[in-house]
Amino acid sequence: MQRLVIVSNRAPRPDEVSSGGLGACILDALHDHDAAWFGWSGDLVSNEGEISTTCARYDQLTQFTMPMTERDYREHYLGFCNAALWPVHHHRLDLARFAPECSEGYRRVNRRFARKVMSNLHANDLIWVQDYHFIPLGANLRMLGAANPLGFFLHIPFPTPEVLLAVPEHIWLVSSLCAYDVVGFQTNTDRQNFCRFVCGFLGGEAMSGNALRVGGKIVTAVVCPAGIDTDSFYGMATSRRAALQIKQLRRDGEPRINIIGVDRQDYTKGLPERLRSFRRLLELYPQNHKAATLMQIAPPSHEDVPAYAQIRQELEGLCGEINGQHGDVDWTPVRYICRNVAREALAALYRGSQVGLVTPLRDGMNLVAKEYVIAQDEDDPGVLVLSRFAGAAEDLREALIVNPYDPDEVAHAVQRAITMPREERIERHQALAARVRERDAHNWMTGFLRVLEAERSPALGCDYLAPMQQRRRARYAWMDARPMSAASSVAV
Ligand code: GDG
Repeated sequence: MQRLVIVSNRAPRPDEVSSGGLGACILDALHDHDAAWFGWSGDLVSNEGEISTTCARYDQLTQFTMPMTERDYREHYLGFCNAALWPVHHHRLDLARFAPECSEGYRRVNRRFARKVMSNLHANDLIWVQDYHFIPLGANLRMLGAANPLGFFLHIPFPTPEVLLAVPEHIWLVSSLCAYDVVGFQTNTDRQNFCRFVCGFLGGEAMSGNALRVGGKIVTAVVCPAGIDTDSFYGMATSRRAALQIKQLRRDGEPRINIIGVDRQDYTKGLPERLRSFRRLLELYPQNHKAATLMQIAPPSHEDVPAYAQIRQELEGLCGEINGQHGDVDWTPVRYICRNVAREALAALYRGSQVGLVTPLRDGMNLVAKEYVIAQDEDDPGVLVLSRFAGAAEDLREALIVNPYDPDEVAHAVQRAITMPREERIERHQALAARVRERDAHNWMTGFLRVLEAERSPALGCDYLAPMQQRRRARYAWMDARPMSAASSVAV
């Protein structure tokens, strides 16, 4: 089996507690792969001269991590990734900020990572770049002479072209995506949005199957929904320890109905809207007083970004209001946990909850929905209430699908979930669990890599590799230039 080279913003240690979907998904899928994983160490240094690479080995996985400069962090990470790409991809143009120095920071960090990957690359490696932090990395690698199959997976939604046009560098960004051999998306909608952009603004044309021709080059665009390691998650949820925790959960607070939400604190996850929906449930269905509790696990993320600090304040305010208004000496309606909880404990909490409330305003996939399904007791399962704007809703149709912006609709769905007859719950759960198992982390990875491997050139390692590299270098050289106008950049 060839070595897999992964590049992502963070390379989580396999043994650390993390609250990120991307890391969890890849670690779940990597099991028996020989892999090298490049990412940011999470540390900051004051200047480029201080950047050095740390190499750590875990079984078949070698991780190469390096710090960023404070300037990179400000311009690349906070400025371009978090303040421009993240909101735009989640259709939040009101929160998007664009600054030329930030897009330059993004290019700079991508070039640095490309050099680092290049210096550790073997001729037979498959390269798989993850997510929006590294869109131009593929073109950078080609410019440096990499001839390996190059894949990219976008974990977040691909916005409609009309929204993406708000990013000043939209042509450059999507052209950079077209430098990969294979680009993977979470849903059909994301793939369609990408194809619409490529055909409408880059002069691309759809070929047979999943291929698109753009400026004489073929890019394959596939739908490959991210998944979880279903066996290991089921194992955690059904362990003896989980059973004890569930017993504890039911005895301690004594709510008869547990509703669970698990989300990083992010404005895309719809946390304030969810709390308002829960409040509406208590107003519309007062029989839930002293009976239902919403346990919201919400580890903080990006605390140095103002929009995120606001969410935390809003959440804390809402929890206080709801508990103050509806709670009693023997009942706390909302239990809000603002820190990371161990993965095993999460599995037990899912299993001990009659309702999984997953209501993002927009989400690439949402692995929490899949974890909730897999953790359930097949003979007495809980019900998933899922936002129509989560990528997972494309597949998980037997969930109760809701509009997260409408608190009444969500409240009615939660009530329906609470009162759903056991036979219906079992029927829905069987269909959901089958689909989550079918599209687990392993299948996500192998499905993508199968397409990528088909790109492997027979020329690899042969004499005519050098001219091929030169052609590729020339083809991508323009991409590293300063931002350009739409008209001049159509031919890739
Ligand atoms: C991106 C896309 C896409 C959460 N809190 C804790 C904790 N978590 C874990 C969950 C789950 C993961 O983090 C979150 O996954 P999501 O899928 O919800 O989301 P993002 O982090 O936004 O990830 C997303 C994903 O990539 C994969 O492609 O689905 O749409 O935005 O696994 O369980 N884990 C632990 N403690 C916590 O407190 N241990």
